[in-house]
Amino acid sequence: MTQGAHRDDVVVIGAGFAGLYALHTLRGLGYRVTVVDAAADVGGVWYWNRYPGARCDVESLQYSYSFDEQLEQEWQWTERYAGQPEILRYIQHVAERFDLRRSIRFNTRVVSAEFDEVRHLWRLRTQEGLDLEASYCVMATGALSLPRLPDIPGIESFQGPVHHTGAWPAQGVDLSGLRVGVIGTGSSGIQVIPQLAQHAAHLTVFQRTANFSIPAWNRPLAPQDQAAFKSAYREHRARAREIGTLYEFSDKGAFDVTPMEREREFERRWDKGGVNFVHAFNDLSTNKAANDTIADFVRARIRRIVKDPAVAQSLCPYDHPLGTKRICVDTGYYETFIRPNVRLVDVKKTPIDRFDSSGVWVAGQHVKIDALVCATGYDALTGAVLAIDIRGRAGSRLRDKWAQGPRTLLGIMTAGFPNLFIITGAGSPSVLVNMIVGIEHHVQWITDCIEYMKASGQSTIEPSVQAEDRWVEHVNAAANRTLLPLANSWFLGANIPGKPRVFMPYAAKIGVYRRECQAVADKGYEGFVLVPKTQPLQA
Ligand code: NA7
Repeated sequence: MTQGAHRDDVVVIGAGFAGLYALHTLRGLGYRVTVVDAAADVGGVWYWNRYPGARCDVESLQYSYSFDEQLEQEWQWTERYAGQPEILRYIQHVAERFDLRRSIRFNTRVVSAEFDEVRHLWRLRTQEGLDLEASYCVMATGALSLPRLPDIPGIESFQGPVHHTGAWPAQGVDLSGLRVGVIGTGSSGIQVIPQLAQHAAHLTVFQRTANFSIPAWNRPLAPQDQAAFKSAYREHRARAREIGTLYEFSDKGAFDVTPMEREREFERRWDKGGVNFVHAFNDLSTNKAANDTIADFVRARIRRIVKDPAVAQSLCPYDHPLGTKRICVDTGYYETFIRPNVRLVDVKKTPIDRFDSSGVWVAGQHVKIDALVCATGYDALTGAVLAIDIRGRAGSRLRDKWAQGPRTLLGIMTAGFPNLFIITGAGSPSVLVNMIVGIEHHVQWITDCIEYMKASGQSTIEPSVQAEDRWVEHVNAAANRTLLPLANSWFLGANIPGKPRVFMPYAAKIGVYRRECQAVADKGYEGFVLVPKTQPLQA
């Protein structure tokens, strides 16, 4: 053993929803588990995303753990869509209820992880100089957890405060009375912009890509509605394991009905609010002409809300089909652009030239700002995994292996990196479904796998290269059956200059994917190479 290294059966990186459930499950089975997290407490993305307006776009009764019936009955959600403070309180409650914090090392950032081929274990090093060893390493690092600041010339010379929505100071930020600039109009931008506009003296929104956003119509949860949902929780959870989130799916195509019926259906769903809107017809994600009908509906709504034709035109998305970038859910987003203290700058038409100490130069004009908010997104799906220097067999680096895009089997493991599991990683449905449904499934699959390894006396498991290649092709084919690859989205790494363009999440229904994962396990982990305890690992 490395001098002074802490030895466990499993080390889990990340103390968000995934890491906490992995800890609870594996520790409950008697494994020695340590969780490490760079944050000062539990929560993962919900620890860091404290920007005003941060809210989940999956309804609170569904965006919660299903593994403990008492927990799901006793926790009372207050709103249809929970805000960040409430979700963080829920996660903290879970940590206390299941006594999880005693196995977590906070303020601890893993910088490297190396597989020891002789002893068949992972050796991890943290920024703080801590050494950890474990038979298994579980990456619960989150799909959207490595924030990305824009690389605009001169940004470092700007003298005012700069805050990324995904790394918002815990003590909050007072921007009242200031001239604020905000870059980014994805989900985070669309949530933070209406809030900033209420407090800032003036808000300039720098928009690169207009996005489709659907009203949330958030509201307090009526006690009787909550009780009714909870009385059928088992059926709801079972259905969610099939379809992800309990949306109202349609068995009709957009052209199976008359234009008037189609319009009425869009209106009905718009008035109900939320992501359910995009499931109005069953061909909206696969047929461009069908998609045009729903996109036209939203553009007409934008024009109805924003009377200034030039501003409305800039806010209307034309460069991607609806739903091919993550659909946004808002409270008063488009209405914000009616306010006299808000200005929209379309940086596709008038690009940002550079920053200086007091603001931004746009098309030769200086926009003075006191503070900058970057809602500029993340190095999605692979960023947080590759931020750690991971070395597998023969010292091979994961960064090199994935240089042309991530390669996994089932999105859970990657060849050449034995006993390394990834939760909701690239090659699994991940961000395309309710994350907690995906997380619970992966933790269960990984736990079953570790139990199988123990019971059958195996030392290491990793995908075969052939099975991995087949899975990567399968994931590509699934994406290509949809309109998803048509957008320059973070789903395919388009937001990061130089990142290979590979559609990363697996665009299948979670129920289909679960059955695929189960079939692999049922066949003794078909497609994986298992090495028994007595045998040295083959190169
Ligand atoms: P997103 O969805 O990646 O949005 C980032 C936004 O920032 C998007 O509008 C980008 O435009 C914009 N952006 C990024 N870099 C720049 C530069 N350099 N200049 C101008 N605009 C830029 O991140 P979010 O945090 O909003 O949402 C991520 C997920 O978190 C969300 O789906 C929820 O699941 C939670 P682009 O579209 O790339 O042209």
